[in-house]
Amino acid sequence: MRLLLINPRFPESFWSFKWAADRILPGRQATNPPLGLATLAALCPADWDVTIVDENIASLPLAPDADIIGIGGMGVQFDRQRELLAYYRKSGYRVVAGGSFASLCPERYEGLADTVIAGEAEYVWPQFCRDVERGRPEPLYQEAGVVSLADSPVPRFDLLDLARYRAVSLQFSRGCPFRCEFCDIIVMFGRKPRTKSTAQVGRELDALRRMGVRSVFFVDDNLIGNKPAAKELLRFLAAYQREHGYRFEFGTEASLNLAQDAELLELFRAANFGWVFIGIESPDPASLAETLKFQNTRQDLLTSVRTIYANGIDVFAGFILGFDHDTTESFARQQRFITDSGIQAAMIGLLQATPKTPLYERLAADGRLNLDTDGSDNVKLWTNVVPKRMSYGELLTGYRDLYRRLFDDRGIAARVRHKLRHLREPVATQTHGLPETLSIAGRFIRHGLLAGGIPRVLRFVRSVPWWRPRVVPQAVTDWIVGLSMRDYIDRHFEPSGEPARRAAREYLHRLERVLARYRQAGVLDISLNEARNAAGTLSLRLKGWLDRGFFVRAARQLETALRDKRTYVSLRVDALHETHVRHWRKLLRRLSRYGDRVEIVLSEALRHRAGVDSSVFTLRFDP
Ligand code: B12
Ligand code: SF4
Repeated sequence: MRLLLINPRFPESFWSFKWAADRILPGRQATNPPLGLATLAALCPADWDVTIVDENIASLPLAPDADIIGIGGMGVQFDRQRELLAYYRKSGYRVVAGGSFASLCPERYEGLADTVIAGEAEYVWPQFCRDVERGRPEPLYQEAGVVSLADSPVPRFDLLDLARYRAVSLQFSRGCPFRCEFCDIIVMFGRKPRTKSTAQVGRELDALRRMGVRSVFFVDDNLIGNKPAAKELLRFLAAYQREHGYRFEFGTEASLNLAQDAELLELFRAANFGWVFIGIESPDPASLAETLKFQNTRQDLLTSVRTIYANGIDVFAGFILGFDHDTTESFARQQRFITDSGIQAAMIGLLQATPKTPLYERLAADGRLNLDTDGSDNVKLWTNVVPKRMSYGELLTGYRDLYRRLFDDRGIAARVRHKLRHLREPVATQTHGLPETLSIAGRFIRHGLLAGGIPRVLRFVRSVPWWRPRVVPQAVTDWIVGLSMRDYIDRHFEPSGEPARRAAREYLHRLERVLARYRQAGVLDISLNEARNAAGTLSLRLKGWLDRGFFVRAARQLETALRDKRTYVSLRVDALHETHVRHWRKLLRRLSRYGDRVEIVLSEALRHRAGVDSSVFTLRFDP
């Protein structure tokens, strides 16, 4: 049986760190590989021929050599997952949906796939494979019991192009003992953490070591959910690291009570954990109590963060605005805390109610859910929660302004200083070789520092404790993180759509002027769709015979428009003559730098000829 597994393209988010990926770390296109798919591949019968395509780093095959196509994804990928399911199903393939969102909301997939796999796949996927081989697959396989992670195989890392990711995922446990009201983890994985054995983890690390991996992300919901098991793992990891010359730098997710266990922290350090992601959520104890996050109220938050720094471990953190106790004062309070704590990767989100969570049920009962918006991504400028002590407009404006204040050069520099005052030197964190380190430094100076002019250079110089050379790389990393998040804010958190819309209308008029004769000949439509985003989308529809001159002029005009980071472009291609394919490809090459803001819609006849890389552009199929 030939199986193709697809991880659909993510919409861009803070997590994409796009500026860093484009400017500083070219080649490392995505954050982490799709571990769920690699695990699924390992659960297939030995004689199945499995391929994985991650659309975030590679183009989709439009007519793959496959009998079954499995498409995964989390809530933010649902739109793309649905498009791909429809496309491949219509093309005659058997399609299967799975992943985080299908696990949480299988009912949303009704009619979209031939089979839906809901929940952890270790037991139900092999059952599906057997049924397919017998020719009798069911429409839904739902895991209703408890999966033992002893039965989770070593993922097929060999099917992933690991060099293209910034860190490789590995999982030790599932589940978390806490009960934060907004959390869907405990709905999906339960409150009793389940773990793999250290021998299993060792086998996975051996495989990654053989493949040259250095940076590993333990994608556990809470690595310290079961503290005795976590300590056993950490002791094992420390010994593994010593044996292999501190080969890996680790990172993970954990709850803040990590800071209250000195032994645990010492073990994290000994195992060379360079960073940990923590859900801090709010510096306001009332908001923490409201959301049942009592584990964050037991010790002063700032003291906790600094205790972690004191062990040489960096802190990334999630923050939430929009709790019922939050008022318009909360923005300044969050700003003070984030600045004082020095947390650079501050993922601030609006409170979102994810379906099936206690928060969702409570707000639904109170009639405080806005069902027009979707609650799958909490760092976008919308939420499905109707706030209690401020208006929706105040929440959005306060949120956007908070991000802007935190990520100006002054804010970035202040956090670097505050963190490095407390951060102890790491055990050993060199994950890049010398040539790569030098090239990163060169690119950072050119695209990061010099691009911001003398004031930024001075701020950078003053933010770095040059007398502690071993923490200087951390300062550079924090500036890269800060500038990357700032770039996202500049492009996505436009205060008012009006200036962007005016600019888009200007680009539209210019396009209409320059390409007038093609419009008159009836082979081209040009329009501006103002409903799709803050600036609107410039849309071109190519309908007939177009010459080389068209492609050259269109490329020039579209490039000018796309240099303005607020502009989006949609190219719909109904016709493309054989002789013009190379001009079309040249146009694509020129626009590829801005590919994340360019959508290409192809008619069926052109799909193969047009050669569109779907990891660069958003590729859509004309129904
Ligand atoms: C690593 C991770 C990330 C990585 C990227 C991962 C990647 N490349 O796919 C990063 C850090 C980038 C990330 C970002 C985000 N994430 Co995330 N992430 C995770 C995390 C911690 C681990 C995922 C993982 O690898 N698990 C290990 C594998 C083995 O398990 P699995 O994925 O559950 O897969 C099993 C089954 O689902 C099944 N399966 C998986 N895929 C498929 C496919 C098919 C076809 C089939 C049949 C079965 C199947 O088989 C596997 C074995 O049992 C999960 C939490 C979790 N426990 O899953 C959250 C999680 C997936 N993320 C989540 C969210 C909300 C986000 C963000 C939106 C957060 C934000 N607000 O910014 C962003 C998205 C950003 C964006 N727009 O790009 C939610 C998703 C909620 C949902 N139900 O959809 C989760 C569940 C965490 C949570 N509750 O908050 N994330
Ligand atoms: S600590 Fe994190 S994973 Fe655990 S319940 Fe709270 S939000 Fe969910």
